[in-house]
Amino acid sequence: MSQMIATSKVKAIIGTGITGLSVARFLAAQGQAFVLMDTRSNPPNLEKVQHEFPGVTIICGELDLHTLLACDEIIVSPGVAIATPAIEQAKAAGISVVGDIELFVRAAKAPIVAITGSNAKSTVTTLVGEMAKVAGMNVAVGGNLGTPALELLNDAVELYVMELSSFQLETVTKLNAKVATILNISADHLDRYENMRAYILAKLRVYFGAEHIVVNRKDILTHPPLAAGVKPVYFGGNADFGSFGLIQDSDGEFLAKNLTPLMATKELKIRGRHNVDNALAALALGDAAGIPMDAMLATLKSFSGLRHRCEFVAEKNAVEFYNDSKGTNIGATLAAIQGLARDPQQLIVILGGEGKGQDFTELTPALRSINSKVVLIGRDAPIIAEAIGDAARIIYADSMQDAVNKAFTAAKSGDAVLLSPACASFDMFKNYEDRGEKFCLAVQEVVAS
Ligand code: UMA
Ligand code: ADP
Repeated sequence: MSQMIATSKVKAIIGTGITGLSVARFLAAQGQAFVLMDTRSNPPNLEKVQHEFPGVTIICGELDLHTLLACDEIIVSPGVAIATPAIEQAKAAGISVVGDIELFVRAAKAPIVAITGSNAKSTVTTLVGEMAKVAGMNVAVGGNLGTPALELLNDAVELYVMELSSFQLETVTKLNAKVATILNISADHLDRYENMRAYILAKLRVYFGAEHIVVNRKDILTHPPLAAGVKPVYFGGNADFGSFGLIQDSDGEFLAKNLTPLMATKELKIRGRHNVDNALAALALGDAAGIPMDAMLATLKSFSGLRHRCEFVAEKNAVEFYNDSKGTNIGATLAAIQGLARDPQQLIVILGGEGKGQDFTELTPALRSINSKVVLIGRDAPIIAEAIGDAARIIYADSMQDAVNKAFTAAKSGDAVLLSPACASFDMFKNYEDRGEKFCLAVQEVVAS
């Protein structure tokens, strides 16, 4: 924290969400003056802010360029794009524009494991954090996962494991991570970015200044530009030197480092083939961060995954139900379908919600290959139906209970029902957790009937 020198100049914090609040607390502890701004007329945490920082100016509504120009630094919350005209104009006038992660990097004294990607961030971040805990390290885990980075700062911490979104990376100049990864790239947040290139460029910032880089062998978009100057460690696919991958032998399939088997894949507690990749990624990251191998393997044998991610819910009449409500984009849903599909089991997939402008025809090869049925819910059901065409039998439902009832009726013994909507939830639910809870409740109804 020593680098944060108090100046007479004022800083502007944009956003009064949990990030803005954490920035305000951080600056206040430095004795640094700030104003808070939020583009909404009725933003969150106003009472809390007024109570904690009496006398601090709070400006709601359209961003005021004059106020921004009077500040020496603007700290933008991830929900606000730096492409917002007033922020761009302030930047063009020479004012520093950063985010909470930049402040965190300036102050953090322990190494950082930085994890981004379109999907699997929370699972892998949690896994690496658990591995470090099992190894007895004093580890702090957060970022996009939930706890704002600045709230994690503590001089006793030995390792920071950070989930970072493209929104958070947009404002990072040099992360200087001990280990950094992009787990995978597929289309997401195209309502915020002009195109995929802009989205990928934001993600690539995770590699700036990294000591070790971990990349997905099967996803070229995760690889750093040659200029990064660091030889990456690969994860996924068949094991090879310089990688964490898979080895097959007469005893089955094993996770391996280089060509040395570490543990049998079947010993993993998390379900689905995509989670094998997640386990390999976590091993590669933990290894580069110095977490002992025995602690990492013990964690993989006990970690059963996060809620709402391909979570096994219940079984009735040999029909299994899985809650993958966190499958909020096509890439995630494809991974869930391919990860859970077990021939000849048929998947009945519950899809739909707010489609975020995605091209749902990308789902059709996978749906066709597993001969699935689809139950559609939510606002963009008609768009999805048109894209799917005859790739799967389509059933319409008007509530989560209706969807689960119809999915169960359509299933036969040995099949599985998978909620993995490939969409945001806000048209019908508070958030993805609420959607997942409603699914679990609907499943309990079916099981009890
Ligand atoms: N907002 C405005 N005007 C403002 C400020 C915010 O309209 O002036 C809106 C944003 O557009 C957004 C909402 O308010 O819809 C919240 O934005 P925020 O920046 O205040 O968010 P925080 O509450 O601080 O939470 C953020 C992350 N949220 C976003 O990036 C939108 C949280 O990730 C993260 O856990 C938290 O910081 C701690 O680091 C959430 C998320 O949805 C889980 N992330 C996206 C994702 O995972 O896909 C990227
Ligand atoms: P994120 O934090 O990036 O959203 P999560 O770990 O919460 O990632 O997982 C979100 C969803 O991504 C899961 O519900 C699953 O559908 C999908 N998913 C999990 N692992 C992978 C993977 N390795 N590749 C692609 N999709 C994945």
